[in-house]
Amino acid sequence: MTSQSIILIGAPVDSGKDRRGCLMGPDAYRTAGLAEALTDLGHRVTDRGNLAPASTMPDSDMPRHIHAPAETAGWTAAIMAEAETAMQDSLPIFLGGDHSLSLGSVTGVANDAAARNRPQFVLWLDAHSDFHTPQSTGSGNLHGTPLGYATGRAGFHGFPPVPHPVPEANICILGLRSVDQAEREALQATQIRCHDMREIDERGIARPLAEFLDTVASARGALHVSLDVDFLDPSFAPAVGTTVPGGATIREAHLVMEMICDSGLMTSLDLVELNPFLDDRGRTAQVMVDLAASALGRRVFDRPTQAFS
Ligand code: 4U7
Ligand code: MN
Ligand code: MN
Ligand code: MN
Repeated sequence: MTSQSIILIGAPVDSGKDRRGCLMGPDAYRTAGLAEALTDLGHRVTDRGNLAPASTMPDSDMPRHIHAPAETAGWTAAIMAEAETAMQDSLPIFLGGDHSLSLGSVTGVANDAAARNRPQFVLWLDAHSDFHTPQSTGSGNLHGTPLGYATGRAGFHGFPPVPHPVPEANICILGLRSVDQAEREALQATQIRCHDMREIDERGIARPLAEFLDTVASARGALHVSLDVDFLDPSFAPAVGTTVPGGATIREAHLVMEMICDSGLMTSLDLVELNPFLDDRGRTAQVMVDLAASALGRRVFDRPTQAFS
């Protein structure tokens, strides 16, 4: 793969849920050698260090059970602005932080795509659909809402407006095995492509991904990839608060990343939900670094692209 300019953006967001620890994520990725792995692949890597949240006012329209809404709104504003800047001449990798990071990263890259007249696409690798609004979430945890916000659903009082919502038809979720009733009902009324683990068991993971990548390529779209640690099975990736058994294997996850790399379509990446406090000798951080390296060119042999359909 050709050499890319990559910017690492640490976003130690820990406000998207009650359980603490994701704020240590960016340093765990650094310790696991993310920058070195990407440099070894021939890329130019700049580490911007860690962002801080903008200061925002609480909004009295936000439902009372929502955890830390003003802090998460502040993170969203800061990450959105940084994403737009980073997209000027580089591929940003957002180092989380919990998945509420993506309220800012997805909307920020979508603003950049709109300025270039390019459609924005999103590949969501996750056990969960993260399609709640502040009104529909039962837990009150905003890390379950980034796709709701980025598609322009209403109810995010006190959050920055979303001038360029991502069209639902441009989103593909792979790895689903925990979808709340309110999310299921909302998702069924959309064109979001939802592939659960049963479908992946029956059809393999390559086919639904190849179909989506073909769509992105035909539209000449920008592709944001959001990798939640819990996409993986917890037996390989224990450092996450929301473990759901029955997730992707290491080989399935690497195949996804290798296919993304071969497509040449990825324009931005989130690595989210790593909680180093729950890790086992750093192995989850290492798996995430290895997956990022696969998405950016690491492989055993070069080989021609395969047809999967
Ligand atoms: B993650 C949940 F109820 N849906 O809303 C919720 F199951 O970013 C989980 O994907 C959300 O890890 C998980 O709290 C958010 C729950
Ligand atoms: Mn998630
Ligand atoms: Mn998840
Ligand atoms: Mn309001």
